[in-house]
Amino acid sequence: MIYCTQTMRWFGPSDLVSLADIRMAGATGVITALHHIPNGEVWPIEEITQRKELIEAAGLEWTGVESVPVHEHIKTQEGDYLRYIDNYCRTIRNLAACGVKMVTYNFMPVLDWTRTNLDYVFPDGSHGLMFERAAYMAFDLFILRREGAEQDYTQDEIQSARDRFMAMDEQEKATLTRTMIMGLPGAEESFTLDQFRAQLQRYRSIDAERLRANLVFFLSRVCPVADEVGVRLAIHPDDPPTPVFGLPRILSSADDFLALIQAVPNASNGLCLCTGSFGAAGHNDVIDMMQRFGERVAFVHLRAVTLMPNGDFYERWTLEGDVDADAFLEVMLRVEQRTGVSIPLRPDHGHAICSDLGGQRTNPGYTGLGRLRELAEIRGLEHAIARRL
Ligand code: CS2
Ligand code: MN
Repeated sequence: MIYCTQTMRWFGPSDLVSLADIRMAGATGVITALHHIPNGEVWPIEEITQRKELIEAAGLEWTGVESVPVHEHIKTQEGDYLRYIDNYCRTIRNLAACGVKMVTYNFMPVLDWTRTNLDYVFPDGSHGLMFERAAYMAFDLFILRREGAEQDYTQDEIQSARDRFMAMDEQEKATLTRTMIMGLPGAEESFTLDQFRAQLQRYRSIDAERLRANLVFFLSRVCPVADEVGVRLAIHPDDPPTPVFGLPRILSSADDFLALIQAVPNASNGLCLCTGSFGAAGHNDVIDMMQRFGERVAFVHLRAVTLMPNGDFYERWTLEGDVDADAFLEVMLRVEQRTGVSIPLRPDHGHAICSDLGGQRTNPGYTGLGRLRELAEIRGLEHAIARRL
């Protein structure tokens, strides 16, 4: 029986969740990145080796990288982008030389993921992440005051955003601003309001078609190298899979990924199937995606969301969200038996629970105990499914 490779993300030596914690949680692999290396620069073999030794000394394996960030200039094809693509290829070669064979990345302009509340209190007392559309629109229209933003919303939406904004005190506005643009753990960058406006300007002439062409250009250079050295690339979907701040979106659905593999058929061109990101749009069926794209799924993020009719969504426990985790894992296990390949999987985010809630807080979503609970539930489910298969 081929099982999933159970992993947890680790932000490196300064992460409050230690490698020992990760091992005791039941993971066998670690997903990490050299966050201290500036975007666009080559990851040197020595640094990769050092990180690898640290992980192995803790009794774990370095299963994959999340992320080797794609420099913004590659996305817009400005400035030194050809050199950055070349550097990306060199990083892939160096990782492969050290035995690290899976690389996650995303092609979202400017921001990685977007939430309006990182500390939402759920009925069970745990804290987690959520996206409230009215708060997002209030930020866009009345705090950021993005040029042309009104055109993206209906009259009713603008009214609900105005009501939401009027009800906020100064502290809530400041927290919301920080939450939206000051950088999240997955993101490598953080901005002030003015810097953020300037970043958005860079994309004024870039529509989805153009961004897609730039992604295809990037992959047509990187995939041959990845094929050659046996690295699987895993593109992370847009989070949320709907337009934000007027920025183009190109990986929000199964059709988007299908178009991508048609344009770049190389075997290394793979998907990070993040059930929470895709799941935040009603039209996505992640079980069907696992079925259809099986061979191309290089990495899985399990996370549940509950989506509301007005576009709000809440991050939930994996067993309690909109996606049937049992059915998803069963399809995944069947794919693994068919292909003979164990797919790395990690709980994407966990709530803050128990001692996560006191003292120093981890990166939002990357709690110790909350993710331990997620991983334990996922492993239990996997074992039960494996027995019945
Ligand atoms: C992650 C993303 O925390 C998360 O939601 O799944 O930040 C992910 O690491 C990146 O988008 C991948 O490049
Ligand atoms: Mn994810």
